[in-house]
Amino acid sequence: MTTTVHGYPRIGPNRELKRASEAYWAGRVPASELDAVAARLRRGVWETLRDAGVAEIPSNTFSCYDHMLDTAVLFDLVPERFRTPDFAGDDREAELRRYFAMARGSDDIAPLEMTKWFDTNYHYLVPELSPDQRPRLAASTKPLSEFAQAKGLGIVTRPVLVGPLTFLMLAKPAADAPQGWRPLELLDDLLGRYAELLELLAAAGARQVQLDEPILATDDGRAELVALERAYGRLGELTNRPEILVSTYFGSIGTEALEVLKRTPVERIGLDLVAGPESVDEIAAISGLGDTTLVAGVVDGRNVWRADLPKALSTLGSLLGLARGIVVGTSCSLLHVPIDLDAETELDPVIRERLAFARQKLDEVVLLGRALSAGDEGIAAELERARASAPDSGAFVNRRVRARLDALGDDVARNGHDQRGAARTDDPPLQTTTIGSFPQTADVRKARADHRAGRIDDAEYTRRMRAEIDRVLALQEDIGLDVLVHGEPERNDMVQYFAERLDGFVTTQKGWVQSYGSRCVRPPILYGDVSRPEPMTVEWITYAQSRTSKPVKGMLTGPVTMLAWSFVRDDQPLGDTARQVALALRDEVSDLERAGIRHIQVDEAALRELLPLRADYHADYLAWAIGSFRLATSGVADTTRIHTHMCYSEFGRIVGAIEQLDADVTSVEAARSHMELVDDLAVAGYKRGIGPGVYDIHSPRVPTADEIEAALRDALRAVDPGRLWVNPDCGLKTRGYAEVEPALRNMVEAARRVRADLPG
Ligand code: THG
Ligand code: ZN
Repeated sequence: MTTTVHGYPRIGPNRELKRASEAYWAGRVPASELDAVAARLRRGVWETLRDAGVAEIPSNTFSCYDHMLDTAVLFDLVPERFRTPDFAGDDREAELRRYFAMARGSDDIAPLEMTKWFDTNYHYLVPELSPDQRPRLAASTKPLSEFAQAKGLGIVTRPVLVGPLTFLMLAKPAADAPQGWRPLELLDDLLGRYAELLELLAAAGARQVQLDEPILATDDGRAELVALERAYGRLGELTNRPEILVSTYFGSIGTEALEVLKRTPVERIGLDLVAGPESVDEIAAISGLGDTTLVAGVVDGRNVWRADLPKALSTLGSLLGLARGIVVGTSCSLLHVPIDLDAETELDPVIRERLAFARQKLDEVVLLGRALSAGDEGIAAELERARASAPDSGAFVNRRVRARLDALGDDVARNGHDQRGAARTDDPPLQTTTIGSFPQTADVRKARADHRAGRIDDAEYTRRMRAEIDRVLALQEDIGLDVLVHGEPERNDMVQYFAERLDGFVTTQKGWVQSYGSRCVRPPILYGDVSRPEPMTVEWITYAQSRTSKPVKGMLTGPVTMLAWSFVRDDQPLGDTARQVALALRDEVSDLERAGIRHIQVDEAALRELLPLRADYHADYLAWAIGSFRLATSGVADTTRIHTHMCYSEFGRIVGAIEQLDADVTSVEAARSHMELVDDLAVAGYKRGIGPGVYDIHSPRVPTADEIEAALRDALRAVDPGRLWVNPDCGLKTRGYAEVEPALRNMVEAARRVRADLPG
């Protein structure tokens, strides 16, 4: 039986792509050097797949920054502002200059917007389309050149393209597009270009091509059945084309979309049987896929656990009569998992035995392929052995945590918000604060690295961190902020820091996963019951509070965000795991309160991003997400202010949830219009404190006091001054002091001016 994967990590085993692209951006190496590294990385991936025994090998899964950006460039769907003389010329330097300007902006041109790729932690660039744009195949086409590179190595690959529906539905109308116009209206035109490309690929020797349509796993995608039929009817009818695989992932696509694809002339359909196990029933419900071959995604491309091979085999077995053929595959691209478990030398062997990273998942796919082929004696025993050597998670139970959660039950809540308000009538209007982190200077990073490597001892480390806290506090007092923070110099990352201090998590040394462009994260692995052996933040925060008479805000990462940015166990519902994290945080919150901390922020940066792709599942998700936040935060007195922070501007779907979190103050990213956001919250009945980010920290630009003042006055039209907080729109970790200090001074000045005009 044949085998494949949808895609493979592209950053390289030692983040070679990150190093090469950052060197190129800094002007340290020429384009040719970046291209050479890229070619080596691609070759490495193809050879790894070939040597592992994967039968059908994808290409064009590499990208110098992002595959949606690649697709926009491939079809010349480049916004006008990037068509300036700066980027003219057919040479590679000019081409790359424009490509990276679209990704990262340039001195005077804003980049494409970046947003999350479905419900993963990968971020893509959002193409901007308008009705007068005419897609055309660019002069040099990446799918063709990468196919040719692999062919030159003796590997005939299956080029992977973002499918036309997914590409158009993830794009946004350009600012100048007429009201109500949708990018999907470009479909027919774009299909003509896909057709040309397919014919070129066939002429170059490609026998198959993969068109990725994950949009079909969303409600919006499922609704576009007419477009789906038109797209694949038309591409299917081409006479000189490779075989077409329409790949879907991140959920099931429903019987209607399956029926449509079954009717079109495409040869293969890829389904995610991990995120959408109901796909098996859907296939049966339409009496099988007829003449179409199924690429069965049974090995999880999103998580790091070893597959249950006997179970996967039985799923595959149950599908055998329901399609023309079965290809064993991963549920989605392996882009979302770390590359190689062998690079981890310090993992507890008991946990390591349960793990499979991208490289190990290839072996699982190949083994399943063998198992499904007739006549491979001994394979059943091999599969059973694989199962027996993976200990089950029963080994990681913490009875005490379970008993405490049972005793607490679901009924955790604070006193009503009104009653809490009555306990704190002394709050001034328009209090100023920051989100938590201050710029991480080279000295701070070095102190952390030196401590980790044992070059400085605990006492010296503490001394350096305290000196940094003192410095950050003095600066905030000088600027005149009301609620101070300690600046988080001791934290590498807001999730990793806590994962390192909680039982039930492990962290990796080299488990990097691409987040966007050259940026990567190392998600911790949550493998068992979670508990807190000792306080995690109390010493730093109480030290900071001891150094100032202003209130210092305690800073924690909420349960949903801890889960969203980790690899989590899949043997129990997410909600149960979230409650365990929440219980640990609840203890931390109590300890902070007992130590005299009166403002405690529990960040839920990822609340929106974990929202399921389909509305059917929203209520269930929001119930446990809100429940876990309340469990973490409801143990405090009426006088303690619970703050939270969220990192996105698109609130539509969750304003109600923000109200139910029952935090006293919510700070959020700067929406395009502050009024819009504040109005949304007012409509949802939000009655608590709100800190609509008054300036965008993602840009190095220093906002003027005038513009911040205008934003505040704008917000005051919908929210009364006692509830309005004044803060930047996110943490300051990635900025430099040269921008942060003047920006915060302007922010405090703006708040003063507005306060001075308040009645009374
Ligand atoms: N922490 C974690 N996950 C996240 C974010 C986070 N996911 C979503 C969002 N924030 C992603 N944003 C970023 C921003 C910056 C970086 C990564 C993701 C980044 N990474 C460093 C790099 O690639 O050079 C490495 C950081 C490190 O040394 O740990 O800059 O905030 N968990
Ligand atoms: Zn944020």
